Amino acid sequence: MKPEQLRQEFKRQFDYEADRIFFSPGRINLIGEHTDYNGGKVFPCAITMGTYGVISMREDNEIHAVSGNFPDIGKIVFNTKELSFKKSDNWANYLKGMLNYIEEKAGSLPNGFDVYIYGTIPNGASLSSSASLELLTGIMVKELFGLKISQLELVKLGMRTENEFLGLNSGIMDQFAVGMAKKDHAMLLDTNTLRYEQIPVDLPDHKIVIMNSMTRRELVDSEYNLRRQQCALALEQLQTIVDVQTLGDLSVETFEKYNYVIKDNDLLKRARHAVYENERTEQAAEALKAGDLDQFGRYMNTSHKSLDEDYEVTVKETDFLSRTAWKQKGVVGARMTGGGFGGCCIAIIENDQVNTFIDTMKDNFKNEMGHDAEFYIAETADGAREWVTYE
Ligand code: GAF
Repeated sequence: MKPEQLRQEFKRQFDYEADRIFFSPGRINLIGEHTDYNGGKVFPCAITMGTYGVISMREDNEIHAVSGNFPDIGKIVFNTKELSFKKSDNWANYLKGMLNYIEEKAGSLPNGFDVYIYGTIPNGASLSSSASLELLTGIMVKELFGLKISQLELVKLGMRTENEFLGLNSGIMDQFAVGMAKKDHAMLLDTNTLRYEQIPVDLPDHKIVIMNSMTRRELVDSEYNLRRQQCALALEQLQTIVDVQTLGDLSVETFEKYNYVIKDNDLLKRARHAVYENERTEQAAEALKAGDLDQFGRYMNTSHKSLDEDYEVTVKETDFLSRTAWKQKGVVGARMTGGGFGGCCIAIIENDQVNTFIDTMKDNFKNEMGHDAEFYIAETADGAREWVTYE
């Protein structure tokens, strides 16, 4: 997407030239899935697929918002003084949620604004299109009005928007990755302390390929919230005999010693995934730092199996993509990424095998699943900021 195109689109919508353009990335998670609301580690990086916003201040208190991704919905108009959730405001509820919490934190906005938004992340693909829009809103408003609010605070308000405004009890991984990422790096984030380390993802001989199953199950949010509840229940039972605050505090060894207190098999499986995935994430990051990509790939594969068998958030399409990828030449590892119940998998592949890999995977997927999957080469990106020149 070129800045001139975005500016032209803004002009077409609002009849004047816009001032400023912002970009907020999407994310892939290399490993560490469903650990963020369990006080565990995650290892995501931001990607150049993301959300652009062209914005200009208005003289009144109205907000006029248009999304190039929802042309049929047209312009959504609301007021900085009335920021409650309204179903009919559709995608703009992400904006409203952020603005609501930003006002709570940094005071009322002095004016409204006109904004044109365009996203390159496919919706429902588990690449964090929501967090991308939340952080885009945050950074645009912060810069436009010169608000005194840090990027980390915006990250936290993004999570509040999900949890309190939209009702998804997600952890902080997506907003953190989208807000704080550094190009060419993945962040090993401890979701207990919010301390993180940017680890170089330097893969001159490999590409990370995103495989979009083009599938999204119904009831994703309620299934997600249920997983979180099950982990909380398992933790409560463990706390009757071990002194821990989160599942992320438990080593695999301690978990194996005390997990007999969890009588329900589903709860046991959920907790087992959370504890093992947490340890695996730390070990995988160590392997990457040490340049042992093959070992990293093996951790990716094990992560997928655990998400399938213990956490039960994979679907036949994402299982097919990962499991078929494991058998292809030049593949180091593959796993589902994000919340699951459809969405995307990622695979790390040797450069000279990438084209053959994509062609083979496309054909196999279509034959087995009866519809197309999409494939994109992932490029890492910096966190949300004023215009950058990603194409
Ligand atoms: C979704 C959530 F938003 C994240 O917080 C995280 O839990 C992820 O699913 C699973 O790792 O993306």
